[in-house]
Amino acid sequence: MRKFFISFILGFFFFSIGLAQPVNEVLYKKTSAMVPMRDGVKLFTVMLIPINAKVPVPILIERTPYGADIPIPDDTIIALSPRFSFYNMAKEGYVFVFQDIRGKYKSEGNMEIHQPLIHETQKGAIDESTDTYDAVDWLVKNVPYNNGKAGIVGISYPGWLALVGAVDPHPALKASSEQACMSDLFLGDDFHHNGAFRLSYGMEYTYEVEHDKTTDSDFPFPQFDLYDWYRNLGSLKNVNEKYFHGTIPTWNHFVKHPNYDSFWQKNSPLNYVKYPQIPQLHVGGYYDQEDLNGPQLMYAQMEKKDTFNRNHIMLGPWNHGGWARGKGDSLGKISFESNTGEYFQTLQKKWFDYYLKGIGDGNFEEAYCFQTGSNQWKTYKTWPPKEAEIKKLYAGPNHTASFKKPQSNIGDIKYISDPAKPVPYRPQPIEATYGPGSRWRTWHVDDQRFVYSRPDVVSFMMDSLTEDLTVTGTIMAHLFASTKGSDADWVVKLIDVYPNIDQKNFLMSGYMLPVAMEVFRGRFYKSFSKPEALVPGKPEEFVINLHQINHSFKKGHRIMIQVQSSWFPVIDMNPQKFVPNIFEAKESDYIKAEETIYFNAKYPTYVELPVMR
Ligand code: PG9
Repeated sequence: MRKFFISFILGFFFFSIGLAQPVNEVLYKKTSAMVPMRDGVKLFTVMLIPINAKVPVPILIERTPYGADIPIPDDTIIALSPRFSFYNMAKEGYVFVFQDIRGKYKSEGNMEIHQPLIHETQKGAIDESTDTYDAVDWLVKNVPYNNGKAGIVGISYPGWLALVGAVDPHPALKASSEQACMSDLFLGDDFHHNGAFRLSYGMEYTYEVEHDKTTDSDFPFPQFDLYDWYRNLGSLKNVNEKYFHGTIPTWNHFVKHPNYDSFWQKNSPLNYVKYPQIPQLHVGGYYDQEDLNGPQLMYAQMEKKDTFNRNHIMLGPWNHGGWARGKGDSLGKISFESNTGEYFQTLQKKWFDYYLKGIGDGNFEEAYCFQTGSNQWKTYKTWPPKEAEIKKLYAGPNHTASFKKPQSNIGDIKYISDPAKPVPYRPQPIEATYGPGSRWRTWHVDDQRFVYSRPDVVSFMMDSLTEDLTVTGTIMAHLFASTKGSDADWVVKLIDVYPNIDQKNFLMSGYMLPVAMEVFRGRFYKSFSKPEALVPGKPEEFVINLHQINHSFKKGHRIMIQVQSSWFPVIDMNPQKFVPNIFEAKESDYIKAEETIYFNAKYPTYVELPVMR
């Protein structure tokens, strides 16, 4: 979630109102202030205050690195549009606060992306938790007619700010909802997945945020389709040599910390956010192209110590932030047959209304998790549900898959992975991530037929299902593979293949919908901290977490396992020759390699499916 933060929140439409105030409009006054933090740094803060509130109202805060300003003069009265992200709450009266974090846009101070919390271990230190505390303190004392209670909310970076703002919270901060927060940036989410570097995103995003602290910046690409641009970039060392010249701090961290060392470990909220100190509603999307893992991981981590039942989760069929805008009734070509966005917005209102206004019974389900395929909302007493039974779906000969373990001692398939022709992660053109016409936001549901017939992509498909099969929980892949190189990437996908003639929607016939997918960088097969070369030709078991889903494969559909060794340029090309630091690889380190995927009795590649009875 970046750029145009405020237009995203406000839904682009609001009207400033003159003296005559129309009835039935949701009228708010915009004002702003530089709010002092404990070290004297002042943060730019915008407030929308309801002008017709009959009783004191709570404050809902969103803190952001993407620009909090609303470009209208202070004291202007505006009518909020139904496209405002919190419109249903605005109608009943809340103060909405948007704040630039230190070092970005109109706030004073310095910032670097995603710094860990340090106030607990370093006396007197400042971080995003202490800034949230100071902001809440100022707001409850200075915002007219507030009821002394505040909540914090946000998506993505602002979601992480909602997560850390709820650590050692101000007594007036009563509830939080982190949405699409990132958690561990080496193991999953924005910058790496299982140690594999997210090249296009990592490069474009760090430039966007750190090139010019007063705004968001677009990297000046000389072309529209970036597949060849990234291919021609060659080794990652060229990013600093040719373009960044050491000016982007987070890029420099990538280069300096290619392994899961203490830098990344300290940086992970899994290390500094332990339990829910105030109620926390985690929200995430199964098709989140940026922070798929964060809400799932943070919920699981905080659940272990949730003695007061403050920790809840909602997962839906959404891309990054897809729940907060629009109806959420479809993504790309996939229909969900109801307005899932509205369902979320109703729960969000119920959540904050209860904790900040005392409205409602406070009975929240543990987990609200939309089921794709059957297209229904489901609730669960534990997440993932304990009653699911693990079934192993095995890869087999002749591109088959089945629930029967292979019996034969032979069975494998080979392909050549060539750094000169990496497998694109989505059909070309590959537009700049947030550039004009970009299809970045829907690539997680792209029809995989665009790679199915490539010689360097192997697929294993089941017979058509004779009844629905519902899979709810964590998908784990156990890939037995070897390389003739000394390093390799493994991308595993679980795909729902629609019938050859889909009676429900003819145009979806044969669609290959990825329902879970992930990459693993081979060098980390023993440890993310101490990479090791793979022994050429030696089969290893790579265990890859494909994350949590809730999907019903319908009768007549087929389930497919797909494997490939590049996903370009969202993941940088593995040189395939082991080098100590891929960010410093030479051009000659990039070599073609023969990869082998095994499906025999000794090395049975399979995917664990948590099947609901
Ligand atoms: N996904 C973005 C981000 C969050 C945190 C770190 C880096 C990137 C975002 O949308 O805010």
